[in-house]
Formats: sequence, structure tokens, C-alpha cells
Amino acid sequence: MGELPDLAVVGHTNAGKTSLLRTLTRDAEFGEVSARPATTRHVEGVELMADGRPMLRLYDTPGLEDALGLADLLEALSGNERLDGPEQIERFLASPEARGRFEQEAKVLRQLRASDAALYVIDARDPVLAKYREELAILARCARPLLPILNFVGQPGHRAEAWREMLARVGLHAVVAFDTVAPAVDGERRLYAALATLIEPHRDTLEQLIAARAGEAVARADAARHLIAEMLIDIAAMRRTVAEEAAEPTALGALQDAVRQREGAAADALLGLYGFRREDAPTLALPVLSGRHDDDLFHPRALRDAGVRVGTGAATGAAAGMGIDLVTGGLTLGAAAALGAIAGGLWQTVSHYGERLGDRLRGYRELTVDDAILRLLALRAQALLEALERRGHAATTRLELPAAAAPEGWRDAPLPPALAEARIHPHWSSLSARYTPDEDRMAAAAELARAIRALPAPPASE
Ligand SMILES: Nc1nc2c(ncn2[C@@H]2O[C@H](COP(=O)(O)OP(=O)(O)OP(=O)(O)O)[C@@H](O)[C@H]2O)c(=O)[nH]1
Ligand SMILES: [Mg+2]
Repeated sequence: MGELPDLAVVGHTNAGKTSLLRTLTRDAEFGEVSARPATTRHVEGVELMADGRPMLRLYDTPGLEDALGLADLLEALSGNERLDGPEQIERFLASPEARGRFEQEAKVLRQLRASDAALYVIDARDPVLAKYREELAILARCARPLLPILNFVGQPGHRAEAWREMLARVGLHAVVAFDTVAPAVDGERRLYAALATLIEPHRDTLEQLIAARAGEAVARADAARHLIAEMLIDIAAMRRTVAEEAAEPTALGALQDAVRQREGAAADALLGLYGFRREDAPTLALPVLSGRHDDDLFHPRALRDAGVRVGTGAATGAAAGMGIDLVTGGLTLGAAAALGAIAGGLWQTVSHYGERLGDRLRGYRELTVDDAILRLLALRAQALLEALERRGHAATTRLELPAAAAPEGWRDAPLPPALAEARIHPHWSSLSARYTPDEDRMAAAAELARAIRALPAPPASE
């Protein structure tokens, strides 16, 4: 027992011990996680960092498999002597069986004896079987505080209540529900708070850890909102001049690609910020990352699914060809907008005006990205952010974006003024050759970041 609290993570095989470590350390690469039992074979320690310094040591351990067999052995080893719990455990650890048949169990108990406390991970979907009671009775003999963690509580049909009841019967009243794949917003804080009551000597450290983690979460969400704001400004400010009409389709395609790339880069940065990998990216909404194109940003269905209002005639079935064209374009003639010819900025309207304006536009055609696309980008980025906030680092499936997670405002309310501002400052776009970020741009980005959804505050307490 050193100055840092040492915590053993113990439990039945496959209960999610390694998964819990992944989520607590925010490291999706920690150890090996698999659906087959006995995945972890050795004790593996890791320091939990916060505020740039280690605050806690966690030890992953192999799963307990044969609690009933071990209970019999402990009894046999005691013979007629009246040994207390730790004495029984020490005798077992010195026995040949601890290097043979019960080698895995010995590793767990040795680590628990060397730790300040243990997190006892439970697969709450399992019925409360006799072998689990035995497992707990053996762990209790190590004379270390145990904090039961109810894992898999995000799954239907879990038996958390039956588990709480059984745990209370053996004197374990502090119990934390913590689904490692989809932890509650407040889950980590509760876990450490419960732990602080169990290991009094380390209470201060654990409280510092809670504060540091909370601070990190705020800073992370803040950085995320800035990443999204930067992307939106880059895209809103973007403009491409087209010399002649014939070159328009090519320019349009190039501009769309630039927008897709920029969205992909922002998504990549968000994933990185939250400690997830590209493989975790949702297939659905990030075709640039996933290589799938059926949910492309410029696909008319994407706007409709997101409930973004695109204005007159745009998404109506009647105008399919034209409508799809214009929504697929997602681009407007910036010059025409600048001339006051259009307000909503729709391709159809623009084409219409374009004909009328004819000469005035000739030789001065500029493509910009439609408001509807900006709305969609904002909605998608915020949905991604929300999903990342809720994802545990033990998750093994790809992220899925909630359909209608982001706030209504981005669907039809006027866009934040910072974006209108960006529209008339082409040099604000980092995608432009003339990119010159000035103070006004920084101010606009900061203002826009504040307009990005503030995440729901965690529930105060249960
Ligand atoms: N849905 C869901 N799956 C989980 C959760 N926790 C773990 N799993 C899955 O359960 C399986 C076992 O998880 P592990 O973390 O390897 O379990 P373990 O306790 O370390 O297992 P051993 O090392 O074999 O003792 C894996 O397939 C995980 O992806 C959870 O909270 N929810
Ligand atoms: Mg494991």
C-alpha cells in the first residue's frame, strides 16, 4: 500500500473487469476484451492519470472460475485449526495448489491482499447463483473493502435488484451501477465517491480525482464545441469562383468534396479528443471516414432525415429531379446571394435568377455552401458529440448516432450570427488559399462554440 490507492478489479470470468478498466482509464486499447471466458490470464496494473499525474492504481485480474472448488480447498487446508480469513488465504497462497489447479485464483487473491480495496465486477444479467455467493465469501476473507459494480445494467432483463438484495445480505450496502459500455453521465463520480467512503485514508486523493475528472470533462466538451465551431466557420466562409458555366459541375463536385473532407476531419478530431478510434466512427453519418456513401451529406435524404427545412420546393417529391439536384448540390451562387437576388439560397431559385440575371452573373460566379448543409453539419456534429459523451471505452460496436438528438434550433431557427458573418469573410475559411485567421474570426468561433449545444447536466443524485 503506497501513497496512491491501489485497487484490484476482481470478479467472475467475463463479468467485464477488463472492460471496466478500459472505461475508467479512457483507453480502448487496454488489455484484451472478449466474449470468451478466461481472457485475462495475468494481473495487469495501470495508473489512472488526472491533472497530468497518477491518482490511482488499478489492477486487472483473471476471472474467478471455480469458487466452489476453492472453498472446499480452503476448508481442507484449515483442517481443525481456527484460522481467520487472511490466515486461510495466506495458507492457500503458500500451498502447491496455488501454483497448480488454482493458479488463476491465487493471482487474484494475492493482488487483492496487496491492494487497498477491490471493485467486484458483476454481470447483472446473471442470476444470483451459489457460486457467486461463494466467490464473495472467499474475497471477503482477504479483509479488504469490496465495492460491487453492477455491470451490464444497460441491457434489458438485468437482475440488478436481486443482486443488490443478495449483496446487502452479506453486508455489502455500497453498490454502484456502472455499465462499462454505456456508463451514466455521472457514473464515474459515483463510483469514486462510494470508494472514498470505503478507503478513508485515501479519501482526499479520491476527491481530487473526482474534481480533476470533472474538470477534464468540462474542458473536453469545450474543446469539442470549438472543433465544431471551427468546422462550421470554415465551411460557411468557403467560396469558389467559377469562370464559366461549363466548369460549374466540376467546381461543385470539388466543393462538395472539400466539405465532406472537412466534416470528416472534424469527426476525426472529435473521436481523437474523446480517445476513440476511427474504427469507432458511425458508419451512418460519416461516409468520409467509413467509406460508405449512402448517407452522404449531400444526399437529399440526409437533410430530410435530419428534419432540416430546406425552403421552397426543395425537398418536395414533385420537383424530384430539380429538387434532388438542388439539394444534392447543397450549394448556392454566392454572387447571386450577395446581389440580394435570393435569401434562402436554393439552387432552384438561383438557377431561376441566374437566367434572369444572365449577364450580371456571367464571369462572376461563386459557389458557397447552402444554409441547409450548414444546419445538417451542425446537427450531425452535435449528435456525434453527444454519442461520444455517452460512450464507454469498453464499447466494441460502432457508434450509432441518435436520430433526433440535437436541438431544434439548428433545424429551422435563424443560424447564429457568427455564421452569417463568416459568409462575408471568405478569408476566414482555412480551406481557402487566402486564409487569414484574424481576431474577428476567433471571436466568431468562440461565439459559435457557445451556440453549440451545451450538454445536459448530469443528474444531481439518485
Ligand atoms: N453490452 C455490454 N457488454 C459488456 C459490458 N461489459 C463487458 N461487456 C462484454 O462482455 C465480454 C467480457 O468482457 P471482458 O471485459 O473481457 O470481461 P472480463 O471480466 O475481463 O473477462 P475475463 O478476463 O475473461 O475474466 C466482452 O465481450 C465485452 O465486450 C457492458 O457493460 N455491456
Ligand atoms: Mg479480462
